[in-house]
Amino acid sequence: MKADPLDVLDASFIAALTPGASADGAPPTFAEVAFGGRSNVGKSSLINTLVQRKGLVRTSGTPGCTRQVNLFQTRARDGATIVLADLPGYGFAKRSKQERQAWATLIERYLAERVTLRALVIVTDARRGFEEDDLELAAFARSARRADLAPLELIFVATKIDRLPKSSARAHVKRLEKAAAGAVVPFSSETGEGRRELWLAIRRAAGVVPLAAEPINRHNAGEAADADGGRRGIQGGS
Ligand SMILES: Nc1nc2c(ncn2[C@@H]2O[C@H](COP(=O)(O)OP(=O)(O)OP(=O)(O)O)[C@@H](O)[C@H]2O)c(=O)[nH]1
Ligand SMILES: [Mg+2]
Repeated sequence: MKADPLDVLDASFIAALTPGASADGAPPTFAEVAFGGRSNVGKSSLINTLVQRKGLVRTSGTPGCTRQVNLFQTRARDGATIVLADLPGYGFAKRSKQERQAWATLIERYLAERVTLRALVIVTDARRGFEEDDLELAAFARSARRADLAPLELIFVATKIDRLPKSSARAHVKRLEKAAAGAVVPFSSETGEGRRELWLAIRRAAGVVPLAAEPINRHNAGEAADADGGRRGIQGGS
């Protein structure tokens, strides 16, 4: 089987940002993409699926699993290097008001001021769809970005798509797209559905191009030579 350029060869935890901690703990390096959404929708599982590792990011059936901004550096087979930021979920009432406020401040500052951040992936459970707090997060990401930094691209993802009957999934995603007022990537951390589409969307949004392109395979190389030969033929006539 041909090696996939999107295979993740390296993925490692680099740092965690906690409320009140200095930002020096995680100096900005490569282009970054963050994953936000309500608690327990499957953000951390989705990152594990993207990087093809079951246990890189801690996940749990109990909401409130992720409590800090965790940064992971990833490098794909084709050299593209991107930092993925797993955000704590919101809408989780079991914490104290003070703790929730501290998280909100952490996430807001991170989204508004992180210099290398390029895009925010807003993740929901396909069965629940995008709700008010998701749309509030989108509005915040659009409006609160520090004026001297590049605006954030938004990518909407409906995960746990494996939980919907196949027959109705398409129509359901169409409805979610209406609510999000934009494209929605259907995703499943169980089956891997949507992994390729999401990586491509992330790379596009983050403006990340491969550092070392895959060598062109023989078939494509032949086609390229033909096309080139054709052009040369025309020019060669003069
Ligand atoms: N069927 C199915 N279950 C999933 C999928 N993704 C996640 N889950 C399950 O959903 C639960 C929550 O997953 P997490 O990835 O920890 O969710 P999270 O959004 O990171 O949650 P917080 O860290 O609390 O914000 C776990 O029990 C996962 O196994 C999926 O695509 N399909
Ligand atoms: Mg999590």
